[in-house]
Amino acid sequence: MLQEQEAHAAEMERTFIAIKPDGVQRGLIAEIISRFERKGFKLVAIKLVVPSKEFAQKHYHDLKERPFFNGLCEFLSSGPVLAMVWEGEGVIKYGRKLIGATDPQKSEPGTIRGDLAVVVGRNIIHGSDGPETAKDEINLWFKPQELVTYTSNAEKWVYGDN
Ligand code: IDP
Ligand code: MG
Repeated sequence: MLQEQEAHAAEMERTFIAIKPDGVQRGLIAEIISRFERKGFKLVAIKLVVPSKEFAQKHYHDLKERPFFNGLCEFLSSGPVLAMVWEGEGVIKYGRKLIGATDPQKSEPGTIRGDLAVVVGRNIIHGSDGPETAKDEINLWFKPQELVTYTSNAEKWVYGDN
């Protein structure tokens, strides 16, 4: 049983999810969190922060050559951001599916951006795009002691016994 739990824990991955200032100001925190929660993913870290512009530039460093980079970083630092880490099997890839395409005009209905946003510059949510970026973004936004390791009572019902 213990071995099964350990094997199960080894499969768990974590992703960085942030509700951007537009999502926070529009009162969409509960709506967005509930979609991850109802799916069966586990919240392991959460905090409300106003990032500096320099911090936003670090977060979006991959996009520094893009014409919208400056506006994007100004926007991310313009108000509170809800920073979170979610855990679960396949959470990085499936988190991106829950979020939907970058441009809300192209996001499917049923996705967070498809249902709740209209334009690419105000697409309300960020999610890590792969295992490496997930690790980097979690380390950028959270100190190790801010990540909470715990067993959720729902886990055995979400995943079954093995
Ligand atoms: P992602 O958030 O779906 O991963 P990225 O390509 O990583 O998309 O872009 C990061 C963020 O930059 C997007 O979520 C969006 O807010 C913004 N962005 C991307 N493309 C454009 C654009 O063409 N115009 C304005 N903002 C953009
Ligand atoms: Mg991205």
